[in-house]
Amino acid sequence: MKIGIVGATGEVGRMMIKVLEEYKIPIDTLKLFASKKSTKRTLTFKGKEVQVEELTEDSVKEKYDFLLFSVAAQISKIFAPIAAKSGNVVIDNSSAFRMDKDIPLVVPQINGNLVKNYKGIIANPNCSTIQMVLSLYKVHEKFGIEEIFISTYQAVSGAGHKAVIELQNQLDGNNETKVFPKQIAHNVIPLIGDLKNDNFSEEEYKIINETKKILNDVTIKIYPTAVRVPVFYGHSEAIVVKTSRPFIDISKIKKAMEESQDVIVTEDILTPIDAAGTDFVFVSRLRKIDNNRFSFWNVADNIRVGAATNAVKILMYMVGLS
Ligand code: 11C
Repeated sequence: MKIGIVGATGEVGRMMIKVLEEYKIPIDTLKLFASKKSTKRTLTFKGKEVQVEELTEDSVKEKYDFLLFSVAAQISKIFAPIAAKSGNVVIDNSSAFRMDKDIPLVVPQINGNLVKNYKGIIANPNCSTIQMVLSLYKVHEKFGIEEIFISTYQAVSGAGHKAVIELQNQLDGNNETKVFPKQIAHNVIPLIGDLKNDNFSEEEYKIINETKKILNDVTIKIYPTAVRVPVFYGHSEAIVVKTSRPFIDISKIKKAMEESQDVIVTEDILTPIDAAGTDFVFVSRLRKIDNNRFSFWNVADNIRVGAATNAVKILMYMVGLS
């Protein structure tokens, strides 16, 4: 296969290269693209150095089997349609097209059927949404989810490589803030993305709208609070769910969650450090509130499960490798 990665030098782009290698995707040609200032770099794929090239219109007009994009939404909006118009399949990790009614928003284990024989742009969901729906889609199938209350504890890497550097610098005593609106070291910030007029944040709207689209159910009520915490990798989520049908015994919820191959339900106390570097969503502290309500702690590697691995799994689904 010929694959191109657009935004190859970022947190997610570099992880896409690693995950493609780990999953042994049969790639003959890998092309890496980034902004002009990154073009002096090379990145390693299967033991070989690959030169990073400048992203131009011509670079995405070439024929690829897949183009994986992980750039800012405004860059995706320019280049992804050009690539798609040239006949390419684009898996786009930005928020640019997620809520476009003609663009599939895909977690392949849940709604991969939408991209069978598909050409054009496919949207990769937001990281905090992916790990939540992976734990809950089987529960929704079996018991019908009515309401989700979710508080997130999101790692700085979700905001990109500069954010990782900012936390490290602040931990080293340089308290300059550029990426985050407040100091993040030794602190928590109850705002991710811009704040809307109604006081919900952009991240909270992503969780609400993307969950409904992926689970194909606009009736689910979702009440999120998205919070940034001084963790490098791994998003955590405290989630309370109300189902329409009684589950009675919490073991039924555990069983439903475990029907997803990507979810591990455990009695251990799982933290972002335990989840980082893996492709599993870990559910712990699962507990019954009443016959229709339960609560749990949900952790996953935001760069892998929440971005790069999901993109690669879409590709694998489309070529019949999963
Ligand atoms: C964060 N979830 O952790 C956000 C990243 O894919 O829409 C949001 C970027 C995206 O900061």
